[in-house]
Amino acid sequence: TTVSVHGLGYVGLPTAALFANNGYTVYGVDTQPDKLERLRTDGADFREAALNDYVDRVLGTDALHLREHPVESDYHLICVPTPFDHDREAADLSYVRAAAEGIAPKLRPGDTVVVESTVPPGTTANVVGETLERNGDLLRETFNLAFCPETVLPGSILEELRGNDRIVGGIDDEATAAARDLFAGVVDGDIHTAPDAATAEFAKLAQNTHRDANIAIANELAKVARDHGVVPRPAFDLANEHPRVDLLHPGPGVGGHCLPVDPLYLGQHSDHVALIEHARAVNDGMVYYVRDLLEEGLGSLAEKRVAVFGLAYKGNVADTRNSPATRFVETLGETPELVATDGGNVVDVRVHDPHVAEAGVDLWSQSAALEGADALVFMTDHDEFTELDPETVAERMDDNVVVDARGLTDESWHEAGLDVRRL
Ligand code: SAJ
Repeated sequence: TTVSVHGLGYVGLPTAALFANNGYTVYGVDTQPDKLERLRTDGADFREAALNDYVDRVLGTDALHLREHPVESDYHLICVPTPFDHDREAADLSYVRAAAEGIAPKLRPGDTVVVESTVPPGTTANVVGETLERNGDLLRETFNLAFCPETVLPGSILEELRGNDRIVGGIDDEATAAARDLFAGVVDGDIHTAPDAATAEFAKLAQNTHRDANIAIANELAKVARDHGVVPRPAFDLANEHPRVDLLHPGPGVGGHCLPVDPLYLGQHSDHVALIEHARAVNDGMVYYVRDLLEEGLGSLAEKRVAVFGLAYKGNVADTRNSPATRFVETLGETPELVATDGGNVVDVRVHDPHVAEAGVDLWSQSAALEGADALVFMTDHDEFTELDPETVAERMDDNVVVDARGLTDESWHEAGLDVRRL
């Protein structure tokens, strides 16, 4: 069986390796020649070592061929990005269309096309189906078309790729069965069959919307708790003793390339998204709340040295896409009274992140960031930060304000003389 994977990003490349490591002949297709060249010379560069090994094991072997243009295959998996276009308030499906245009001329009767990219409900049947039909010689009835969303969690991609349950939904029963057969051969989890492709597309969006909204209720409750003089996390732990309550962790907001975006796809063909949109606004607003906590501690932000620990969107990953920390640093610059006459920002922000190698901002070492700082803000729950010694932190800092947006600190931080404001 031959499998083509279109789009060799953080989902496509691991997926290509999954099939190549399981006896399939795989064509990894990507329209960017420099990406293919980098893969050929340097191998995979995920921040997950086991995943890199897994990909590198098949790169350059007969199991995984890299191609710039689509070739004939029994299966075509579409794993291209579907960014949200905030101006049009709609998903940007141009990469999905382009992939389908490329596949169409190579499609043979009985072949199967599976969309894995996150898309608004209806996209597989309508946009992809029509594009395939229009750009090739085949009628819809002669090939199989299905949706099967990826659900891997950055940080544990390899385990989740093999272990997670999958949902498949085809535009007809034959397509569902064909997609099911493919994944049943490589994943250990169960395969759940959706009645159609749109239901599977909706289910994927519902998962991330559910998580985003649940984080929003945790964030809102955390703010309310603080209004009542209650420390949120211990209160949440108590509430969670109830068998049907499971509050998530409050924090500085929600980042990554899925949760902040996927809920918005649901609003594309529906007006009933008030709660969903509000949850997004609550989560996006958390960076301002963290800034308020900081300002409360320092009195004023002007001329202050602020160490920001963590730029990644969540703990123990290097990914900074849509990271609340990045937005938080921007909000410090947005504060009108803080913008110096030369346009520069008069808050001295020192960002430190042991996982992030490059970012749009200068990165500081841990000790340099803390030296003489007036405040320390925890924006990401990296393991390195929980191991910090509060006594050493207190010695290095000038003033003693700590804003802990991730619940990393305990009593010993107070005992070290630090003024901790905790979410
Ligand atoms: N976060 C909180 N509080 C929590 C949990 C998370 O503030 O209690 C924040 C994180 O710090 C982060 C954001 O939410 O900024 C998202 O992190 P995450 O670990 O919840 O999820 P992602 O975005 O890394 O991956 C999600 C997962 N979806 C679900 O858990 C429903 C993953 O399984 C999906 O495959 C992925 O989106 C995707 O690609 O759609």
